[in-house]
Amino acid sequence: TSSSLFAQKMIGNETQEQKQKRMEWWTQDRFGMFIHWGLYAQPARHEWVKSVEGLSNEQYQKYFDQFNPDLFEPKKWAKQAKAAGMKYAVLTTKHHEGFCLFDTRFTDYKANNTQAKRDLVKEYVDAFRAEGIKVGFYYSLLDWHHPDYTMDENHPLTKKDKSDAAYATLNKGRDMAKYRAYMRNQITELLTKYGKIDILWLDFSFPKPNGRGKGKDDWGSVELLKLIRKLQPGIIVDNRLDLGEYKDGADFETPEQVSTAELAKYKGKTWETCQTFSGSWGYHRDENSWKSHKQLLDLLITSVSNGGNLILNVGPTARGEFDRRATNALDSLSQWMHANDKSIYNCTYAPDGYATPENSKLTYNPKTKRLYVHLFEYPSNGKLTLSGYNGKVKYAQFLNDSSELIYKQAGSNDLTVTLPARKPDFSIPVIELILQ
Ligand code: FHN
Repeated sequence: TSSSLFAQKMIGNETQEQKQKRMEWWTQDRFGMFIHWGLYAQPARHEWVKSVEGLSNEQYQKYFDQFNPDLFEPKKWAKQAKAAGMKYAVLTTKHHEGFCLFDTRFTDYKANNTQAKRDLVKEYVDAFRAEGIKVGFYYSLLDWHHPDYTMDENHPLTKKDKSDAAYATLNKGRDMAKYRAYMRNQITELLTKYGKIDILWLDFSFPKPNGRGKGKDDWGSVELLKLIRKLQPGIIVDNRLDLGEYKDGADFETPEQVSTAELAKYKGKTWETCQTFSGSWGYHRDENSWKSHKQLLDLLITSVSNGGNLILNVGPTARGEFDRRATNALDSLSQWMHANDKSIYNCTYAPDGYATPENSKLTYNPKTKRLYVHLFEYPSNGKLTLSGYNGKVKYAQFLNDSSELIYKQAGSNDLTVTLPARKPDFSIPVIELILQ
């Protein structure tokens, strides 16, 4: 079809096998860190504060003037990400507010011109690469600061007055062709000045028939994606650049903040769910709805058990560090991943013929033929039934300490695993089954 033909042209006549090879590291790594950082960390209410509160550039300028990330130490960020088992990272180089964290030639609205006086993206790239973490860039297609970016339903200036007259007045003098050129220039900078970039996370398209949205023609999507793939042939690109009929040109789907129950819908596709610790992507001081350690683990385990990735977001403070709550959440993930990451990396959904035991979730490593049973509830009777597993298991142990677990045939086709009374010190212990 035209879209798959386009997709192949897009990625250098790549076959599906070649695409799989290009994405192999991403698929095996499974777990990444999203980092939403920008001027919005100062109002500390939400990264959409400029739009939600309809703030003009002038009203928002105080955040630029005051921005001074004196505690920014990307090496520390990278060590925290590595300890938590995150194998790749994606940092906002520019979010919808239009503020650039990188030293771009095409605007003065950048970190180098704030009290930071530095290229924050360069320091992020160097620090994360030094820890062996793959580096990705998030780049916002929306830009609520740029003088040529036209009005739409999300723009701060048309938030309050959506009348045609307001749109006409505010669009006067704005030229989206110039904004498209600005985006191409900046994406060229991002993909040529910082070495090999592993992921480009473009965000987001909202095509609307009434001229209140933005889609492929506004972005110049086809030309943009061709440029991206020319500059960085191995790069992995998300699906939020509206490509219309050519949607196959994107590499992965991006279910956002969905419940773990919804992740089953994506099994068999190529996808990464993006999730926050709390409700906000940007640092939100007063937010109290933080996911528990077990909820975070559930997201990670359920993503892999449905053949997908999880990118988990941190919103650093305006001073440039992960706050106490984010640090604690990452530390708790570190402890679990240290002992159990074999059930995550290089794993995917279980093969047919392996029923999911009660109150558990399965992941499977097809190379080592090891099946992992994640015990979301620890059986009070000390027994775990593996229905239909008779004759399929060679050995069973707890993953965290490789301590043997005894199992016996039960009935004609099942196995019963005997579990110790004392549950391992993990909120979700993992049983490793070595299959025949
Ligand atoms: O509007 C953005 C939002 O601020 C955040 O960046 C998320 C992350 O996936 N993407 C958009 C909402 O879908």
